[in-house]
Amino acid sequence: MQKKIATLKEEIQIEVQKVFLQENENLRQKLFELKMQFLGKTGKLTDLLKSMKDVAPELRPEMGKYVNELRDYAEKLFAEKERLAREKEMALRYEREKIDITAPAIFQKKGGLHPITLIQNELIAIFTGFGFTVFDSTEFETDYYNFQALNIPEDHPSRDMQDTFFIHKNLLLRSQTSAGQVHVMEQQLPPIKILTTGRVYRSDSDATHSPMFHQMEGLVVDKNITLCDLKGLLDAFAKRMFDCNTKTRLRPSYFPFTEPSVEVDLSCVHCHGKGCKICKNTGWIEILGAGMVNERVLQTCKIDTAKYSGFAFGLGIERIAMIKYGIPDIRLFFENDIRFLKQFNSAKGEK
Ligand code: FA5
Repeated sequence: MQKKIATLKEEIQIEVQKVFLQENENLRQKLFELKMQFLGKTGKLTDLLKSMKDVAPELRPEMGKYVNELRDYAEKLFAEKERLAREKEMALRYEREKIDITAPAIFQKKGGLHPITLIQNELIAIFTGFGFTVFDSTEFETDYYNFQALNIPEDHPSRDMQDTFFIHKNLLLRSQTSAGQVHVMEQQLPPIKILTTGRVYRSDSDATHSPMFHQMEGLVVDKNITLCDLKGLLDAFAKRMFDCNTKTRLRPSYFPFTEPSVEVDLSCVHCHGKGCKICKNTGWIEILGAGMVNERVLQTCKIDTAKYSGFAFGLGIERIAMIKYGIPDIRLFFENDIRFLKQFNSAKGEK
């Protein structure tokens, strides 16, 4: 019996040492499992204690003392080793989670707004600063809103100007934000001063034309509105959008929904009117179409033309962005090339 006790003590010591030599992070778990092998319900030491009943009665007190001493020894040993194991585990964890405070910071890549959104936001900021409110209009239109109500009847030749995407005979993707004018005039009484902006669609594709692009429309209807008001507004807009020396000029044009109609040019923002490649040596760049709202359109919307008059203008947002940023090809906006898009958002830390 005594030999058995001595062997068991030795076994406990060897096994505990072995666990420590393994040096892994689950030391405490391993120690616990080992402890159960000796001190658990069916552990070897527990079994030894149980077998005391088989020991001769005269030897039992002495043997009992040895076994109890071994149990106390084992319990203390495991408690001490558990404390050491906890320290070792913590040391390993600190080592693993050590922070090098001198290491260069890792910057998060930031997203940014698309250049078209940036220009759109800038345009909205400028025009709302002039007292305009934004009117949200639909991208799907009926023939009536996109054409008929804008004085473009079914057989009118101006329909040839806009190759339109029809969904079916009477439903189409709007080819111009001018369609929004009619919705506004149906819903609001003058004075009206609104902007409407968003995607428009035309069957058109080259370096300066895209099948989907963005327009912004302005509409003002009030008493005594004249072409001078339009010119003054667009002058102020050009100076804010580009620089304070930018000039505008009006050239006669034709739109069925405005009379008179004009094309508005900007003094070239790159050569300041001297003549360069971008303005094709003319010193001017065309930026938008505009005019006094045709009386027929006002009448269709039940606005009293004896009392009210109005002007409207419509610009291509891509065109403004191309002029402002000097972009030669409209397709760059839609290719989603991150190297191109990144240039418009100088987020710090971007790599
Ligand atoms: C119109 O769309 C008129 N609705 C503008 C208007 C509004 C006139 C109110 C009078 C009163 P236009 O077709 O010229 O006009 O288009 C206006 C601008 O949209 C152009 O100056 C051009 O910058 C841009 N644009 C036209 N087609 C495309 C296209 N396919 N891709 C990109 N931009 C385009």
